[in-house]
Amino acid sequence: MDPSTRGGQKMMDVPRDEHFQPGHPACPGCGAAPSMRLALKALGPRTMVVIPASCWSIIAGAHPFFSLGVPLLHTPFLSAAAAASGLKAALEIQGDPETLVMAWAGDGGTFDIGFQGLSGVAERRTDILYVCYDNEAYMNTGGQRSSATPLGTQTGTTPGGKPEEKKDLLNIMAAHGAAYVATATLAYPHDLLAKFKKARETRGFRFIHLLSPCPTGWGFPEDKTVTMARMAVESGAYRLMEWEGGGWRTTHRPSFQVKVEEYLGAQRRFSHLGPMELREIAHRIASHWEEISRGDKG
Ligand SMILES: Cc1ncc(C[n+]2csc(CCOP(=O)(O)OP(=O)(O)O)c2C)c(N)n1
Ligand SMILES: [Mg+2]
Repeated sequence: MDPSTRGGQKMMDVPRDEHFQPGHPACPGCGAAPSMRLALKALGPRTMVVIPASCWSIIAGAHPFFSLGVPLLHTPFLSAAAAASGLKAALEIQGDPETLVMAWAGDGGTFDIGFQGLSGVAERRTDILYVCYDNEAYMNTGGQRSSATPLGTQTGTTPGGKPEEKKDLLNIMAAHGAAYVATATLAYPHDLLAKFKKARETRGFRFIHLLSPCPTGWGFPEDKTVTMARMAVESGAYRLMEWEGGGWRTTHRPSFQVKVEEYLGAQRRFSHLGPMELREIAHRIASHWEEISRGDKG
């Protein structure tokens, strides 16, 4: 099934309610902005958002010019999970079990600097939703590498290409005993909406990882954000999947009609790589898929 039209649904079936307003200061073509728009459509107005230092600190705006139509708490870089946990405790004291607390953090704020707080809430099974919008570097400060930056990527701090692979945070979250873990991206909006709805209905600790293409940092034309996300999925470089305990389930099998080399070749951040290095990355991705196919609950 094609999750961009999951269950035969078309774009027109996306909920009309808006909790994210136009006029915000995201870069043109930012993937993280429409991702929030879709997420809030699925979660609804009884949601509180916690945002650590990141591009989204800017996109959300300063009082009184918030772009969000739901309550928002800005936090320091490393404390989104702890602040979300505190908000949840306060809501419980007030007798409000319904309002969902969503931490919304970048990859630097999740994979690196916010990781100890994230591990703490996951291990304590805190009843929050933690979302990492992953643009694969510290973009708000000009594009330095994070542990979510993929192998070979050129960034401000890896001018010759990153020598390490992306940290496997998804399995780390699953190993914490999270109630729900999923990946999604804006090119497959119905898949994304279904996962946020499932996260809304699940109790306990939930984690959603969003691939958020960034034209500024990745180096592709700003009208190609959705295309880039689709190429990531259809080449197998990014996997749409979910975990509800016991194993991963792939929610969309890629066509593999797009080659990994094509996906990488469309971005300036990989332009220093030669055909051999591109093939090596493609080969590693193909072996990941073989591994997944063996364990997939499908
Ligand atoms: C303790 C601390 N160190 C560094 C910074 C500077 N800083 C602000 S946003 C940011 C990058 C955040 O990267 P990421 O979490 O990936 O979000 P993105 O900017 O990519 O949206 C950095 C380094 C800070 N605010 N606080
Ligand atoms: Mg980032």
